[in-house]
Amino acid sequence: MRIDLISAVPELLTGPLNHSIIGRARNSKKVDIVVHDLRLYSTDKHHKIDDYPFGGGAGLVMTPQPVFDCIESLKRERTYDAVIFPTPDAEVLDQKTVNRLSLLANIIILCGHYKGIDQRIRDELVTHEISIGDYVLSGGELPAMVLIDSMVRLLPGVIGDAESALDDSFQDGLLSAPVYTRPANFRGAKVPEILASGNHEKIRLWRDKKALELTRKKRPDLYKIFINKK
Ligand code: 6GU
Repeated sequence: MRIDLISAVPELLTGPLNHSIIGRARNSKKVDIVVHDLRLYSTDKHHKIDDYPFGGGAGLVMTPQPVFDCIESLKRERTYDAVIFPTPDAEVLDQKTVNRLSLLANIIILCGHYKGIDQRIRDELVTHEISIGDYVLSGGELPAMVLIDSMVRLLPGVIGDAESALDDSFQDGLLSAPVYTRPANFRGAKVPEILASGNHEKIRLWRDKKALELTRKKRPDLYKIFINKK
């Protein structure tokens, strides 16, 4: 998978892109992530990328020229399966959508200001819009990182244990069972005995039961969907 990220604040992306799972996936060439500084595409002499909204109102709006030039120059190099715009006024991202997007070969993610980007960019260039939840963030950079992390962990070979991404919470529509490590007794709080029993079938059943219990308690909305699917 190749991801081209367009941002006016590329500094926001460098930490998350260069460490941990995403950093290692990049180093081992399991994903190719290229960051483009939107300001470098502005033909304005001050590298301006936003302007006052027509009709008035607060906040600046991202202007079409740098975005069109940047995306058009990328499209001359390769074809893209999606141009994704993170924005709070879109459908909320879920695991099913992440799974689907993670299968694409080349994608562009365009990070915008919260106050918006010129509608013509959305009409003519953007193919997918995603929100990461019903609250407002200042820009699309953090949501873009959320989307990238969620996709990259699913790419072949990125997570060591082949099962572990499929075992994630939400992959089966349920939250995951609690996990424990050593010591077996920490300040009097003990690890459930069954986990140390070595009986893998019983452990599997215990985890399934806990997953159901937890989901029913913490996410009754997901629990209802799960029960009705069975
Ligand atoms: Cl994708 N962008 C912004 N700016 N705020 C958000 C969001 C996206 N998703 C939730 N809040």
